[in-house]
Amino acid sequence: MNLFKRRVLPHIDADAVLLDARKLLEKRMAPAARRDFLRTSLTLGGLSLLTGCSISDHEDVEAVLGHISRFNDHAQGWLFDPNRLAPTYGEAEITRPFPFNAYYGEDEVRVVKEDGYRLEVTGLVADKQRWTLDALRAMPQQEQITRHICVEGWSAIGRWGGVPFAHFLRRIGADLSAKYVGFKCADDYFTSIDMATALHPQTLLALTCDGAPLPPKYGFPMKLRMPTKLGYKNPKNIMAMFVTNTYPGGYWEDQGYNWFGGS
Ligand SMILES: Nc1nc2c(c(=O)[nH]1)N[C@H]1C(S)=C(S)[C@@H](COP(=O)(O)O)O[C@H]1N2
Ligand SMILES: [Mo]
Repeated sequence: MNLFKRRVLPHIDADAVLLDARKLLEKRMAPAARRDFLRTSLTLGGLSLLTGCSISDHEDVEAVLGHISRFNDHAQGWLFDPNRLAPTYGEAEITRPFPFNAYYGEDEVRVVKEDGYRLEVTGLVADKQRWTLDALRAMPQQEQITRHICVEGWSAIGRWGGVPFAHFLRRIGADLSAKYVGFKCADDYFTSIDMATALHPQTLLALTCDGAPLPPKYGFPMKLRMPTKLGYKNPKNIMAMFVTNTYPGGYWEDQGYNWFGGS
C-alpha cells in the first residue's frame, strides 16, 4: 500500500485509506469473492471490523498508519494463496544486464569467500549443523525465470537456480508451524518472511544466476529468491538464518516498508 509514502497527511484521509484497503483486498481475492466484494462499499467501520482494530476519524496519523500496516500484513498473510504461482518467463525475456540494487553502491559490494563459508542455521530447527555450499549443491535443485519487482520503480526478469526452500526447511527439521524465518546478510541487511511464503513452491535458496554461481553483487554465496515478494524481501549474501516465533523485522521494514511485502 502506498500509504507509507503519504506520511505528511495533515489529518487522516479516510477515502485514501479505504481506497488502498479496497484495492489490496480486490487484488488478493478469489474471483467469486471479488464479485461480491465489488457490490459492497467499504467504510471506516467496515475496515475496523476487517482489521480487528478500531479506527476512528479522530486518531492521529501515526496510529492509523500503524493499524493499516498491521492490517496489511494480516490481510496479505490471510489472503496469500500458498498454491498460486507467480508468472514465469522464457529465456528470451531475461533482462540483460540485470540491474543491481542495495542500500549502497556497486563499489561496496561485500565479497564473501567460499573457503570456510558455512551457512548458519539456528532457532526452531532440529539440525543446527552449518552448511557448506557443496552440501547445498548436492541437494535437489530447481530453476526459475521470474520477475523481480523493486518498490523503487523498476522490475527485471532473471533466471535463478538452487534448492527449493521448503525442501531445505524439512531437511533441517524446521518447526513448520513457527511464524517466521529470519535472515542475516554479509552487509548490515536483514529481513524476515512468513512461514507460508517460506514453504511456497517457488521460494528458492538460490545458488546460481543464469546457470553460474551467483556473482557477489547478486548475492553470493546465496540469496532467497521469492517471486511472490517484492525485491527488498529477497535477501542477498546470506550468512545466517533462523526460525522463530518472535517478529524479527527487517532493514527496510523497520523504516516503514510493509513487512509482508507481497508482489
Ligand atoms: N544483503 C542485501 N540484500 C538485499 C539488499 C541489500 O541492500 N542487501 N537490497 C534488496 C533490494 S531493495 C533489492 S531491489 C534487491 C536487488 O537485487 P539485485 O541486485 O539482484 O537486483 O536486493 C534486496 N536484497
Ligand atoms: Mo528494492
